[in-house]
Amino acid sequence: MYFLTSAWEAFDRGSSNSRHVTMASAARDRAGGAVLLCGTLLMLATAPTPGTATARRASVIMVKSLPREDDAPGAAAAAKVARETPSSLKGGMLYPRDSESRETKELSGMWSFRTSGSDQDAGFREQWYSKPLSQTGPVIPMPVPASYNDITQDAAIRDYVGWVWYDREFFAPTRWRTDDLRVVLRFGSAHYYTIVWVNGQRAVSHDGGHLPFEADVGHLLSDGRRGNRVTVAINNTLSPFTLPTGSIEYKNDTNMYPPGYFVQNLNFDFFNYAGIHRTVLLYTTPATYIDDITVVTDVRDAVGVVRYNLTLGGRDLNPSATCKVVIRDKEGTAIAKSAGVQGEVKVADAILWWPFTMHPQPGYMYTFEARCAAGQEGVEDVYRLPFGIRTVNVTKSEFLINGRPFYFMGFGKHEDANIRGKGLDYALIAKDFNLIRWLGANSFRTSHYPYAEEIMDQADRQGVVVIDEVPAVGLHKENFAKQTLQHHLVVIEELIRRDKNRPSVVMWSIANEPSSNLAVSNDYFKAVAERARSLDVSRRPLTIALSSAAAKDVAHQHLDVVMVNRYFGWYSDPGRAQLIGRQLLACIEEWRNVSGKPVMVSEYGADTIAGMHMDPPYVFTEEYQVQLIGEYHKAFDVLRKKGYFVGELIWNFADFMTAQTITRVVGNKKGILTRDRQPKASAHVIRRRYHQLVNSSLDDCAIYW
Ligand code: GCB
Repeated sequence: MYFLTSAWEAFDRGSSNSRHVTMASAARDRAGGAVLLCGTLLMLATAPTPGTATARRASVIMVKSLPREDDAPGAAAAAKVARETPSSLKGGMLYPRDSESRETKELSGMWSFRTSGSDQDAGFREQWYSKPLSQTGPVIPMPVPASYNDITQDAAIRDYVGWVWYDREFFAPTRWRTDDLRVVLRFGSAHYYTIVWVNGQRAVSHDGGHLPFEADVGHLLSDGRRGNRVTVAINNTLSPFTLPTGSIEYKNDTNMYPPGYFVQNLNFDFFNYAGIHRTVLLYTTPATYIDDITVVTDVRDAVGVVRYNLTLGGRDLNPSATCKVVIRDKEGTAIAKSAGVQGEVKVADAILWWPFTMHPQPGYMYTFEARCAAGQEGVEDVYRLPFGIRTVNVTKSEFLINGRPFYFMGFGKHEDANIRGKGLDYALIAKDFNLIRWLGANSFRTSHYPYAEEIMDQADRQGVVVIDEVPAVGLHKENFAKQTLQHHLVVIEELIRRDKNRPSVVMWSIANEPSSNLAVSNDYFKAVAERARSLDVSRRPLTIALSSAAAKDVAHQHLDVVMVNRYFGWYSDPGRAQLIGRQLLACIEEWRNVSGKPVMVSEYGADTIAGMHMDPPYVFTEEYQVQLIGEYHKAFDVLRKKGYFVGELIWNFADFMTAQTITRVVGNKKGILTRDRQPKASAHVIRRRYHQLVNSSLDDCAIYW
């Protein structure tokens, strides 16, 4: 097993100008002649396009194989890794918003694009970032945001593994240079490892998809008459130490494969879409600015208690900076005030944030308006943060929102659609939330990675509850290494930094289906859970979507809620729906007995080809999906009476793309909706159930029409 490598080391020797340098990238800078990708040491090699006969001999230097036993963190080692990976993020990650002191400028649209072909080093060797990409080779138009995989007719681009390059030009208003402003370039996400240059100068690099990163770039902008250029190199390679995990496997049998042939193995069941997936934008703040806001809410006798903390950034910070805080209701009326960088504000007769199935006025959002004149010159920065007032608590048996039991009814989803892959698409977001409401679902899990902030905004505003998951999918023996743990700790910090103020987020899911039966995973998850608890001031509960046998599991002891993924009647005893009730009841009872915690089912389902019918039901038909779901629902109703069962999330909201395998028919078909969001028969069954669970007096006709 070898890892895909690349040579941009000469370039990478330079030190970074960015304020927001992560530990990993700092380590990379120090590494000099090598690249650390999430702790994986990668060195010179060419990376031929997999599967092509033109793949040339790879000059692979294997620098690190799978972790040795002593790489696996035991208790002391895991604690040491956690100590050595201190809070590494510099700066907040407030979503860019216009205000009287801030401007935003989106860089969405058509960018120039090309892959590195079979010469991974070319872009670094030839410094493609030093001039327009179109001057160093052929380019094609590529939309941003979007995955690049399904945009062209070229399978080599769809299946590309390695470095791809993007660039585009833009003008910045002259005042952005002449006024005393901070100009920031921000990526909502790019998959997976990204390096960004502005006008040929390195601006920032980032490990990992799914989460935002940014850098001050004001000093890199040209004068107003000349345009500016942003160049981005992205590598989608996944290793045992990335999240999600994967591995590069070289196939050395030359009777079977051309020299240098390799494949990217994935430890997960969705297509490894890559590219610039979310909005790229520039935004300005005053030179001294509001860097971060943390809002934690409580409710005492109908009074909303809002504790807040403001972090200020920039040069010339005035230690006696003044900050004013105003809480505004939905109509914009000021209803409470405070002053200072931290404090507590009371909101009388607070309108609480409720899930949409629990209240006629769901998703009520206030605005936290902060004004800080923090610089010596007294220029005021203004930031308006939407937030909701609500509480979340977990008892031995219940999940409580605002003190009332909440039962999760929803699904696991994916960011996935045809053509755009995982690219942000407002039309799709609106459609999905309309479907969520139509289905009567009150929640979803961001399986298996953090979703776009624009999706989370809708969850907040529409009162849809979210279990927010990190991209820790596919953690098996070889992945419980200190490099992975280090990265996991950073990723959990990035996620909590981004989503900590969102009322819709009621729980953090710190992994999906890890091999949590292995002793080694105990210390690993202890370290991750401790880190998450120390970072989230509001102490949201923690969970993992578990798939190991309850009796052998070692991770649940670090969690507050047990989520269980089970496929009775599908991966075991396929077509034998009559066994589901017995098997599920035994399984969930065992989890409860072992853990003593609230339990929910986070995945169940069956692949179903829309339009395929058979009676009696047969696997892959719509009839079988309906039958299987019905058996689960009967068992859920039994479990609900036991008092500790807190939710059911079907797998999956919609069909989604996967890697090409013989167990997937153009993707995973467990959706209750097709990939283009049309209902299968099962969607109507789910819809009837979810609506009736909330309002048992609704008859079928009322639900259907
Ligand atoms: C699982 C995984 C999910 C898969 C699903 C399936 O347990 O968590 O990522 O897509 O099973 O359909 O096999």
